[in-house]
Amino acid sequence: MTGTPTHCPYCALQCGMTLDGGAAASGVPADGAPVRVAPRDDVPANRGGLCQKGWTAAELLTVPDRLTAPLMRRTRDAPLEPCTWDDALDRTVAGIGRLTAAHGPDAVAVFGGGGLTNEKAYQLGKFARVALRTSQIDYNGRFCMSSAAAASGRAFGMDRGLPGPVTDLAASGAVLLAGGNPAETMPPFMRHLADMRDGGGALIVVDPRRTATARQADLHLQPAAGTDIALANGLLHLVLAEGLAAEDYIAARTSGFDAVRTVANAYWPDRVERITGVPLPQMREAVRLLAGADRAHVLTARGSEQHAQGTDMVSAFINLALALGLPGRPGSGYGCLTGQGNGQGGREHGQKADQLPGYRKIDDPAARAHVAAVWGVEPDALPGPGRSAYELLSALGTPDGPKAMLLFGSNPVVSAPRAASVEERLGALDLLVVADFVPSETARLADVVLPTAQWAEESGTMTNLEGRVLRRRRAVRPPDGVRTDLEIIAALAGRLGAPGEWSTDPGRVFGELRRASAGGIADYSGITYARIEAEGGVFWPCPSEDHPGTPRPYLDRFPTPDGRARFVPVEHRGAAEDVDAEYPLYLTTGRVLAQYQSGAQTRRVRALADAAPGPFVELHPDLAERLGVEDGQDVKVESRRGAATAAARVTDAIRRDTVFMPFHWAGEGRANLLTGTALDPVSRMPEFKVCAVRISA
Ligand SMILES: Nc1nc2c(c(=O)[nH]1)N[C@H]1C(S)=C(S)[C@@H](COP(=O)(O)OP(=O)(O)OC[C@H]3O[C@@H](n4cnc5c(=O)[nH]c(N)nc54)[C@H](O)[C@@H]3O)O[C@H]1N2
Ligand SMILES: Nc1nc2c(c(=O)[nH]1)N[C@H]1C(S)=C(S)[C@@H](COP(=O)(O)OP(=O)(O)OC[C@H]3O[C@@H](n4cnc5c(=O)[nH]c(N)nc54)[C@H](O)[C@@H]3O)O[C@H]1N2
Ligand code: SF4
Ligand SMILES: [Mo]
Repeated sequence: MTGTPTHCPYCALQCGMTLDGGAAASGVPADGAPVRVAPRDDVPANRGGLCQKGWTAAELLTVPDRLTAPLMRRTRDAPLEPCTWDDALDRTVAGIGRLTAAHGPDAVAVFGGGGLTNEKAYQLGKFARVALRTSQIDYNGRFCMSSAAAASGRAFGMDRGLPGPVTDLAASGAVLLAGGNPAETMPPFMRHLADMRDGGGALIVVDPRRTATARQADLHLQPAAGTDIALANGLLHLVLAEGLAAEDYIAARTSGFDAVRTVANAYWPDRVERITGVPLPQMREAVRLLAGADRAHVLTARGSEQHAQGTDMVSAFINLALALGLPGRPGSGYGCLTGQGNGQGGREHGQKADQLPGYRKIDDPAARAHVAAVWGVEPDALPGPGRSAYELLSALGTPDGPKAMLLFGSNPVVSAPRAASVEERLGALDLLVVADFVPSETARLADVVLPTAQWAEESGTMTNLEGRVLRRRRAVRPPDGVRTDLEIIAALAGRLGAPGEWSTDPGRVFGELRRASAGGIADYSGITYARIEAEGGVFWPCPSEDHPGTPRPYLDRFPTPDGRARFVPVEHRGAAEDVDAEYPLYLTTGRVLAQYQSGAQTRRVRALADAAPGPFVELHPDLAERLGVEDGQDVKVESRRGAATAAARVTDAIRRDTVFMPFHWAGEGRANLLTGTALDPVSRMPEFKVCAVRISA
């Protein structure tokens, strides 16, 4: 292996790769030698595989419009123009000072991202609470992981993506994957499922579309969007009716089963068939495969989470897994496929409105005292919980809401629900500061843009979908003129006169993170960079340097007060917005292989832009015929929030009552011009996966 070993900049699989071609050089090829990517075969998650995004990732370092100087607008209507770092930082701090003096510390908001390293996520949370003293911080993980996190927390007392190493899947006898399309969203992950199938295991996919993943499944259940609770309760009903429940396990390791049994009794097969559209023989087959396997997994991803009932949806699948006795049994369990590169770690160290580092609750006095001591401030000086991501975005510039926002690692103009109104809210701010390495759609609205270093130019740690903490290593020097996020945070904290240490050295920040997380649920205190390197990553919790880390956390007990996993009874209520005569079709949204998220990065990579050049709407041939729509033709999709235009893609892989749009593009093809703003009551997750639309040619 030559080159610098590190991991992919994109998704939560965090495929291992080496970077070659400019150990000391800048990613900007002054020396003419662009950075080369090669997959690593010593990383179990990808074992020598990469997807097209990973293979082409180095191109991000040299995209033509890479930001290499701070930008500033002299007045509201003036264009963004290059300026010095001093001018940009002074302007930012002056604005913060003026607005907090007039309106108090909550006048300034911070928005973070699940792509930030653990060190950056930690420092950003500390910056908000200690330097700005604002409660108004949240992050894009609220749009991503929050429903699975909330449901896992209430069932298991802890929230960690997979229940064990990803390689455990190969020995599973059956995997039910609800609402996930890893053949496009984590291609190398499919090898673990293929290994399982080679060993005789069965893959069951639950998705309203016959996706690339569903095509590789032994069984595909194709429910209407938003009906997963009915389906999961229906499967549980069959487990109980056929006497397949793991009674001994339920008695020994769980609580609350009776209430769930009562609920499941009411989900008899023809009722469930009516709600979901899934035929009874398919449900029977799913139950037979799951209950017949020695080892089995129930997994969810965004399709079963991004709903106004997302937390309950995940609970319904966890109930099924518990009734089958899976969680806490070696090589079995419930898991969620985390999404962003550091989707897991990003939610553990304090960028969430209600959290402090170590997955501590910000309203818990003991947690406040511990973290305040690490930060060198009084517990009373720490603010309380703030608004969740969408609530925060929709309060911007309102009389009671924040007047300024600092944003690191998200592009909400494309990715937030009801994006046009979010764009309006951003425009109503007195001060918007965006740190990014490309001029994203959101950065282009900013008053101040701070150019940052990126992935291959910095070091730190990322926590992958297994809960394994990995090292991101610097392979090339950042271009002149950019700073790392840690340098930006430190410079702002210094100008604001914040107490405590604001190191720009990731290793030092990680040392502080370890102390802040010590004793918390996500305890990183025993993890060191040296151990990560020597051991190929360390699984949290890891409470001391002689602790081996915790690949499979629930084997002996669950981290709940009584050590038992909790069943939570949940009822199907349906989507917040149902179809009607005016808007007769369900719209669901998601991803394609060659684009990542808001597309800010991947739309700039040539091979990816060629592979997935623009927005489209998948619709069934019968629907297309009824509407007089031809494949490839532009159609107008309208919801109660707005209208979008995209090319029709006619396919019988989707239900007749449903259309699908990916959300990766800006402008008039933005899927999020259409999506609704109903929020899950527990997780505050927006309902990205279903709303009512109509289509016209
Ligand atoms: N190529 C690519 N890969 C990515 C990303 C990316 O943007 N592009 N993003 C990363 C991130 S942050 C995330 S969160 C993950 C997301 O990874 P996934 O969850 O796999 O991706 P999605 O496409 O959002 O949704 C998965 C599936 O849910 C289905 N679905 C829609 N509505 C429902 C429903 O009501 N019930 C059920 N059961 N299924 C439904 C959709 O048809 C879709 O196929 O991907 C990560 N990997
Ligand atoms: N309709 C619909 N909408 C969705 C979803 C859906 O399924 N359907 N999925 C939701 C989900 S799961 C997610 S995760 C969100 C994601 O959506 P976004 O939050 O918009 O995520 P990205 O597009 O990854 O935006 C990251 C931005 O930060 C920059 N960036 C990347 N790394 C860093 C860094 O280390 N530092 C700094 N300063 N900047 C960085 C990138 O260049 C980019 O501009 O979208 C959500 N929106
Ligand atoms: S699957 Fe995810 S981590 Fe792996 S190469 Fe693709 S984008 Fe990168
Ligand atoms: Mo995500």
